[in-house]
Amino acid sequence: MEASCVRVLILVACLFPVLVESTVRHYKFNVVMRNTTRLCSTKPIVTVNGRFPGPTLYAREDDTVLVKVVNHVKYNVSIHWHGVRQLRTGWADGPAYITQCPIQPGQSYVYNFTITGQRGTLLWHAHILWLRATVHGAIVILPKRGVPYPFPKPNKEVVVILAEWWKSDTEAVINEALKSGLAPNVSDAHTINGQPGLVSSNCSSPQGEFKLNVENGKSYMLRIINAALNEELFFKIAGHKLTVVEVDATYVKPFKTDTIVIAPGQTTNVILTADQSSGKYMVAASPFMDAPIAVDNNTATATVHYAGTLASSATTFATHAPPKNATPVANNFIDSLRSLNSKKYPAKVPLTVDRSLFFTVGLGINPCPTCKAGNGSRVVASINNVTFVMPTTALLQAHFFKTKGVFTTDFPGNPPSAFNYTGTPPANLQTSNGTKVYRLPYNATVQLVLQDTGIISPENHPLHLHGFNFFAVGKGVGNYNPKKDPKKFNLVDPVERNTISVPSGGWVAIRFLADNPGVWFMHCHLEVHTTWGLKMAFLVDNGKNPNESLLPPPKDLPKC
Ligand SMILES: *[C@@H]1O[C@H](CO)[C@@H](O)[C@H](O)[C@H]1NC(C)=O
Ligand SMILES: *[C@@H]1O[C@H](CO)[C@@H](O)[C@H](O)[C@H]1NC(C)=O
Ligand SMILES: *[C@@H]1O[C@H](CO)[C@@H](O)[C@H](O)[C@H]1NC(C)=O
Ligand SMILES: *[C@@H]1O[C@H](CO)[C@@H](O)[C@H](O)[C@H]1NC(C)=O
Ligand SMILES: *[C@@H]1O[C@H](CO)[C@@H](O)[C@H](O)[C@H]1NC(C)=O
Ligand SMILES: *[C@@H]1O[C@H](CO)[C@@H](O)[C@H](O)[C@H]1NC(C)=O
Ligand SMILES: *[C@@H]1O[C@H](CO)[C@@H](O)[C@H](O)[C@H]1NC(C)=O
Ligand SMILES: *[C@@H]1O[C@H](CO)[C@@H](O)[C@H](O)[C@H]1NC(C)=O
Ligand SMILES: *[C@@H]1O[C@H](CO)[C@@H](O)[C@H](O)[C@H]1NC(C)=O
Ligand SMILES: *[C@@H]1O[C@H](CO)[C@@H](O)[C@H](O)[C@H]1NC(C)=O
Ligand SMILES: *[C@@H]1O[C@H](CO)[C@@H](O)[C@H](O)[C@H]1NC(C)=O
Ligand SMILES: *[C@@H]1O[C@H](CO)[C@@H](O)[C@H](O)[C@H]1NC(C)=O
Ligand SMILES: [Cu+2]
Repeated sequence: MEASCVRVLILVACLFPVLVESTVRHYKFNVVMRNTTRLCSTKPIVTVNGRFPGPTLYAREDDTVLVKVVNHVKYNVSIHWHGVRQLRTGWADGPAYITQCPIQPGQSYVYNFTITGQRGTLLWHAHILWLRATVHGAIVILPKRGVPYPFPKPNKEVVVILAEWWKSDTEAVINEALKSGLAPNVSDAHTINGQPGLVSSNCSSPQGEFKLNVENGKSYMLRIINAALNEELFFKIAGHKLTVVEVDATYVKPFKTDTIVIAPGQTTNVILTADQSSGKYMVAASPFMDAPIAVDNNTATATVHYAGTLASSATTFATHAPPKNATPVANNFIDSLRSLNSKKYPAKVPLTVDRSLFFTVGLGINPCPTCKAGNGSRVVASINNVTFVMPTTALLQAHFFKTKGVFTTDFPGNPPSAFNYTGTPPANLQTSNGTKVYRLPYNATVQLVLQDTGIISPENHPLHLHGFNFFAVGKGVGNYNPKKDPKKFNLVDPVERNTISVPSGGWVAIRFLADNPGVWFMHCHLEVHTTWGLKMAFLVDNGKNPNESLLPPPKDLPKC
């Protein structure tokens, strides 16, 4: 019998399963330590249910998901359901000190949310400290029962999670960096489903490698997730093209590519057709960095293994990772993304703009008398020159209970001073700071231009907006030109997503409808930049009707 029937207990529903509209799915996430060996060294890591990567959360569009998170570790914990809209349920969004106080050691919290109008792949991850290095997993949202994919149904579906591995404890890595004022150590390897593959190391024993078994003539949907902390990645498979069908849980017009580029927090579904007759084919995940910034330049590998190929005898068809600064390869992929924009899945791009915002994103340098290695300075990051200061109580609670003194609503809609953002930086690289939010009326249409700055160095920043999907209507190099550039915007079928790369030394323009009341974090998804302060929040007012208001907080909401 269908699980939904057991739960719903309505005879009619069991006889006619199509009528079962939604299900409640229960999950239990025990946050526990586990010793794990990679690159010949063993360290304890924080995990969910002892698994790395963590368990996949399956749901169907319209389902309600209840995840009981129990904290058995010494760290404060919170979990974010990255890309889930959380309509009116900001309490379940997860970023610590933004929508909730953390779940303290020994405590638990039930995340309660309903999946509305979304289907595809997303990810969940810890949203506090650097715990998401190992506390992450896939969210698979199936279409409503009986609703097909808008592309031929693959024979099989496989989750492919890309990540970064440090031999050291990741909390020690970021704490050391904060003390010095300088950038943290890069990772020691990338991983594909937890395994680095053929990474060069001094290990006497070979590294583990993820193996995807395929059969000639069959098709496989790879649900690719970038769960890395600090690196955008290229992903490719020797001898095979990939057909891209969805990103960030929205369908796109299918297109074929050799290489995908994927930023931390992004997801990409591709169809792999096993059109070779036999053999072993290398899968490669390698960094994309087109600025003079240190990255982990190791390539993680996995293998596509055709049925009937002997594990011992066959040689692997190799592939070369693109050079790390292969901007044209990245642009070729990004510029091919278009919303499906069909009758059933229209692209609801806001055609008028109530609020037009311009945010600079980049780095800065502030005094730090205790930072010896940084010679009395430390690297910071900001949006519109504001380095975000984390509050000690959650913004959403402060908003709901009208607690004064936690945040101010004066986040600037434009940079405080104009300069050549991608040219010679100003002489003074210092930033201001504060816990500032930008307030929006319910249902406002927002256009937001995100402009990279060349302060310290231009760099690609993957910005993630909580609570909304947005449309990527424009993109360019250099300084955004408000007179000329909007004329080239795509308002017909721009890609819809929740995380977007602001190109190195360039800009992107996004549009969204502020139809979700609450407090919504927006930040760079390179964890090092978030730590340095490249973050802010939008406060969206309640609408007029009761169904357009933030729900009251659940009883077990953690306290600070
Ligand atoms: C990890 O290994 C160390 C050393 O063997 C041991 O003391 C510790 O209890 C282990 N931790 C876990 C979580 O298994
Ligand atoms: C989950 O939230 C809904 C309201 O959105 C509420 O009706 C339901 O009782 C909650 N479930 C639990 C287990 O708290
Ligand atoms: C960071 O790298 C430096 C240089 O390799 C090393 O000395 C230091 O121990 C590393 N820090 C951590 C926390 O691993
Ligand atoms: C291997 O060991 C040598 C000598 O200790 C060292 O120089 C090199 O960096 C190591 N390589 C890796 C990949 O760890
Ligand atoms: C990778 O980075 C290391 C350290 O920064 C450097 O020594 C090495 O040459 C780089 N390798 C490649 C292939 O770029
Ligand atoms: C700090 O100053 C010393 C001596 O002038 C210099 O060698 C070093 O590169 C400086 N470090 C940084 C991070 O600027
Ligand atoms: C900004 O600086 C860049 C690089 O130096 C230069 O090419 C560009 O012309 C400058 N733009 C403006 C508006 O001054
Ligand atoms: C940023 O703010 C700081 C502190 O107020 C100021 O000194 C600096 O000039 C500002 N920088 C820019 C680019 O606006
Ligand atoms: C914020 O800026 C003020 C004024 O420059 C400074 O005194 C304070 O230390 C800063 N706070 C943080 C958390 O950076
Ligand atoms: C919100 O905006 C959308 C799109 O502009 C519109 O269809 C909808 O009716 C609006 N809802 C309210 C409550 O204003
Ligand atoms: C809320 O209810 C009103 C009146 O029934 C309806 O017009 C509006 O579209 C609803 N808003 C949402 C967000 O569902
Ligand atoms: C955990 O969170 C609580 C509530 O914000 C805070 O008081 C406490 O200091 C935090 N613990 C650690 C180890 O940071
Ligand atoms: Cu960034």
